[in-house]
Amino acid sequence: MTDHDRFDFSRGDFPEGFVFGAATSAYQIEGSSFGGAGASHWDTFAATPGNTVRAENGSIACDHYHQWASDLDLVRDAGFDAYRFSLSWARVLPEGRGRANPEGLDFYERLIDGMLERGLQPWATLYHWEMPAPLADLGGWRNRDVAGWFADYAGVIMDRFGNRIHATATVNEPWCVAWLSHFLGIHAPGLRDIRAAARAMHHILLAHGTAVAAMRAAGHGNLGAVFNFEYSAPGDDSAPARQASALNDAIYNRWFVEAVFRKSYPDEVLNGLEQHLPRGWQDDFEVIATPVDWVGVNYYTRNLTVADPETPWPSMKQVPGPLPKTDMDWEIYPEGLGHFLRRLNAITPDGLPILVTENGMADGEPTQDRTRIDFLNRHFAVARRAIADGVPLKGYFVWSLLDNYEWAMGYDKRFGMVHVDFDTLRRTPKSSWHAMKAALSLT
Ligand code: IFM
Repeated sequence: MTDHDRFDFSRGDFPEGFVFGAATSAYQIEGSSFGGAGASHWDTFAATPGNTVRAENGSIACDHYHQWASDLDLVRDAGFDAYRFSLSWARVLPEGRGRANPEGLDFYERLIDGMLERGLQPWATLYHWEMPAPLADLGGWRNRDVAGWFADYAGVIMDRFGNRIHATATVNEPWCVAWLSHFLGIHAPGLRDIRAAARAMHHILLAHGTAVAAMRAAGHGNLGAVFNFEYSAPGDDSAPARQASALNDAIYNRWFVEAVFRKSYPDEVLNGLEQHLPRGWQDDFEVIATPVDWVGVNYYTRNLTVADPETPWPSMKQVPGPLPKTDMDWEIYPEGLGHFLRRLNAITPDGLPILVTENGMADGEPTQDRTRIDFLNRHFAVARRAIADGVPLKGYFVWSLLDNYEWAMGYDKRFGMVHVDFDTLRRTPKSSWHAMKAALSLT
């Protein structure tokens, strides 16, 4: 191993009990065509021309549904403490409500027990983007009833697995589920409609709070919320660009966390969205702000925003930045992670555990992924500084264990520490996996 193949840190550089994990999600790896899963809006979105690269979908993905045992071996053998995975709502409840799919539940039983047998903490996410198609027919996140549907689904999962899951998150990345998918139209259901977006922005929070309250009432603990953040900077030094960037920051980085931790929405976002919110939205904050036990930060990049006065509210657009970029064309900006760790610490109740629940990069290099090692080195260094400054950062999950289905971008964008050949489905650990194994074995 040369210096380029190593991490600058080892386990011993982090506090005792710090959780190192690898993360994945159901639709991106399992293979949605296996095991009696119902259709989700990602299946129908991908089946519509122009929505995903080469119309690729998650029907086979990494075939994790069959290869889960050897995949968990890879997590254990790298020395990770925890595995962050998601359960597919459409696999568990093919109609979204009512009849459960026993094959689906049995699959998650094998998976969770498989983690425990390998000494891995199961960190479950209840929703990582597969809205069951029958519920999408009813409006999905636009329909207020989604809060009850989601809480019921959470109940099915927790009744069966709550005694073995270490930690449970509700919805992965509300900004992606609401804004990216209902305003920008880039993810399923592919809507570009401000009223749909406003409703999704609110209902997703209501569903989160309703499910947390229901799980808590049923006696479950270690419940968390996971948000994604992108550092927002002005694209030039004009006052309109500064204002546009602040608005972008409010939509992306403030709306969800301020609702959960301050019971309010930012005024500058209400200027555009209030008229489209469901009646009585102000009365939902008590539920939305149901206390959580930890909070997760998913962080990848920063974006540069300028004003776009020719377009309706929010009258802004993103422009390319000058920093080195990943294969997603995302600027590499580790300082942004520190910014959000401190900012979140300032807004959350004193001492609330914070975790990096996702961080990583897309890189096409099949095995010698030194760029990924460098990327992670720089982000882990920022995390260490935040801990030294008093942020109660308790863990860090690398996205991702495997190369997988990167949604609208199909299979070209490779985030894995383990290479997957999508013709043979063969797994090959990359340099980053080996480096992680070395770093985590040193105490
Ligand atoms: O692959 C996604 C994941 O599903 C959610 N967070 C960001 C990752 C990279 O785009």
